[in-house]
Amino acid sequence: MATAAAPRVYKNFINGEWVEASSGKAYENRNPANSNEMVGMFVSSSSEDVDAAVDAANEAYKSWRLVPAPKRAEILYRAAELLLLRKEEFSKDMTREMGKVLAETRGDVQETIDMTYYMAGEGRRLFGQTTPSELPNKFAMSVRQSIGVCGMITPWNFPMAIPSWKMMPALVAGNTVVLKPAEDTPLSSYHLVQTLTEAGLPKGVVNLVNGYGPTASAPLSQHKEVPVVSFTGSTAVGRIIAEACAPDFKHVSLEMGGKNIIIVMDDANLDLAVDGAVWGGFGTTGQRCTAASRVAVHKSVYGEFAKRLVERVKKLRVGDGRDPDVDMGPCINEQQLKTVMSYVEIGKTEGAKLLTGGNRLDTGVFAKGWFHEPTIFSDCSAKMRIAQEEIFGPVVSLIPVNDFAEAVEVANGVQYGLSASIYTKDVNQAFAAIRDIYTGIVYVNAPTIGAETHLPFGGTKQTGNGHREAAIAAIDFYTEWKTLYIDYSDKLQRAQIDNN
Ligand code: UN1
Repeated sequence: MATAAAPRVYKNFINGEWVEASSGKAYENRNPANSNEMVGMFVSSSSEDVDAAVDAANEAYKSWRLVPAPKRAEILYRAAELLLLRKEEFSKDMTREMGKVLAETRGDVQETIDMTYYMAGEGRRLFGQTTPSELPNKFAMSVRQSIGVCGMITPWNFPMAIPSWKMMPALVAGNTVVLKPAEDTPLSSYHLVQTLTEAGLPKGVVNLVNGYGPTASAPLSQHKEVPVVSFTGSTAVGRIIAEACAPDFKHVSLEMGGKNIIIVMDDANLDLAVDGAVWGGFGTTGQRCTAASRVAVHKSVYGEFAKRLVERVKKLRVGDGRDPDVDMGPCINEQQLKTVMSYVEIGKTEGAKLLTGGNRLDTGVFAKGWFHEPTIFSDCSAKMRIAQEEIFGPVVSLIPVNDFAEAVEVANGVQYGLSASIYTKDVNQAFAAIRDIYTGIVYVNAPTIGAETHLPFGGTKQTGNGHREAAIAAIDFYTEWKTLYIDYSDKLQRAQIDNN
């Protein structure tokens, strides 16, 4: 009888070589839609591996920082070309390890391609400023300088796009990288790192360490030779990382939780708003930081909106994301599924009305996966836990509101501030919402998800710590300003004193 082939073991990438972890241990990466299906084994790293990766990145930094930025960018450009060729293969692998439907994993790889091309373009810009000096015969300007080794800790919901948001700006600016991807989705990072290497990235410029938070992310964020740390994940873990980085005053960028809202006003195109709520709430099984987990609806259209939304959501087909007929995949793992189930219980206990869903799916084709029905609660008060806390799953809370002012108050009445959206045809109301909602991203007549790579991404309050990813904002994070004064007067000129 033929025995199944042993699963492939994926290693760390340190100083241009694929190497075992020092622990000798490896963990299983399984398909969340079918736990019988092994994606691969991935080594489990500890501080020794992180040290080796940081050493390699530090050594490589000495020469990488001196490579002209347009040349660094050419490597990124080649990587984008290769990613484009491999888009379908990488998307299929991503659906296998992450579960989201193929259309969405294609979007994830496309977002990686977009970011890589965009940052390749930055290689011939990386603009600073020139400005007149207040003194004669004196020249003033500012230039960007690279910083050093950047530690990156990335989540499982955008397994390739989010690593690319961090790596591409860091690399084009002349930094080197140690990446610790989420343990649930390491194959997509393997593909990304392998592609960058094939595109010509010199050894040590990007290093990959697989494994878990406490054993691999913690030593990375605490490492004395890592002056820059970028993290996307939960607010609770972000706080631990910020505290670990504080004593050394590291640059830390944190992208954390969200409790994003769609506001539906009485003049909204209701069908459009329903489309937005379905996509924003249940796309990626609700597992986006930008997911629309709250919908505040004007009371005069509340009943009709809820009816149409439920009709649509009942038709969503749940299943294996590789099946083209499926709309919504599984939760990423058992723990996430249990979190979703516990919030469904919390919602019931709080007195919210369950309109549809509410159950785990675990029979027949669902038996080996972490599936949950798309779920809608109505008649939620804005203060209920299901309307306040990030669930990160397919659960949407409908909140009736009396008017625009109350909708804005509800929008702002949570600890997070990532994304918000308003559906209205009234331009005055739309602009007032843009002004008064305190989030990093506001959409008008579009759902809370769908950020593009050339605009800043991030949030206020407990969503972030003031930095932004993507766009030029990312270049700002991965560089330090160096201000230059060149005096060609051949005499001592004192600023603020000799300027009359
Ligand atoms: C996330 O929500 O975790 O804007 C990232 C979007 C995507 C990125 C989302 N482009 O929904």
